[in-house]
Amino acid sequence: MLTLCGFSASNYYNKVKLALLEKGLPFTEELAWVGETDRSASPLGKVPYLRTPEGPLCESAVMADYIEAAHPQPALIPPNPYQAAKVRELITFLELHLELVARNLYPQAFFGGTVSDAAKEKVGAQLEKNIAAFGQLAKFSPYVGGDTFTLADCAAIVHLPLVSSATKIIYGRDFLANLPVREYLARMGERPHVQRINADRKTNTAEMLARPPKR
Ligand SMILES: N[C@@H](CCC(=O)N[C@@H](CS)C(=O)NCC(=O)O)C(=O)O
Repeated sequence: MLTLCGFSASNYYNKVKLALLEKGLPFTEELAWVGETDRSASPLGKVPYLRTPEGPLCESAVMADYIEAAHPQPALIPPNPYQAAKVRELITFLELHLELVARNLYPQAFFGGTVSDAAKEKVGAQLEKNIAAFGQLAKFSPYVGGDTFTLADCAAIVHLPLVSSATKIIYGRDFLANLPVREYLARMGERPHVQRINADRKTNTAEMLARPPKR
């Protein structure tokens, strides 16, 4: 049995949870807020981490690869090596070039903090460039990589809404508005497992915001 540890407001947690759900694998969830994680499983204190029968794993990309290798069907990575690489290319763009850059905005966008004007300018320019490049790779027809639901969709479904919201809040404009992201997310939102992810995220976000501030 696999145990996914972390919390359902986390986009990286939800990427792995969605992969487990789409594969139809049995798993349990163990709630671990940031600051309350098992450092022997996740030495950087990040979520998610996964308890497997062979031991723990951290880093969501590693977990997703492990899950795919241990339980190949239904496939979330195509068997063809080039097609598999194209899926991983999309995930790299989504995480390294979009989400991680937009993450610099989250303190002000979502958590009541502030981001300097210089940082906003730098992040805004990086996001414009990176989103245009991502737009060249993404297909949204109907899935982010083309005609098959893959791990890239598990990533896109959880990361793209954050990039949209953060840019809307900070710059007054959704930087993803020129791509068919809204339609794509609405389409993906019809999937039962995506509905579960979104419902759990809402409940858990309310719990997270109601927690007493850390001293
Ligand atoms: N590269 C990591 C990123 C995970 C990540 O940043 N998780 C956030 C929550 S969404 C976290 O744990 N933040 C706390 C921290 O970085 O200390 C992964 O793919 O698992």
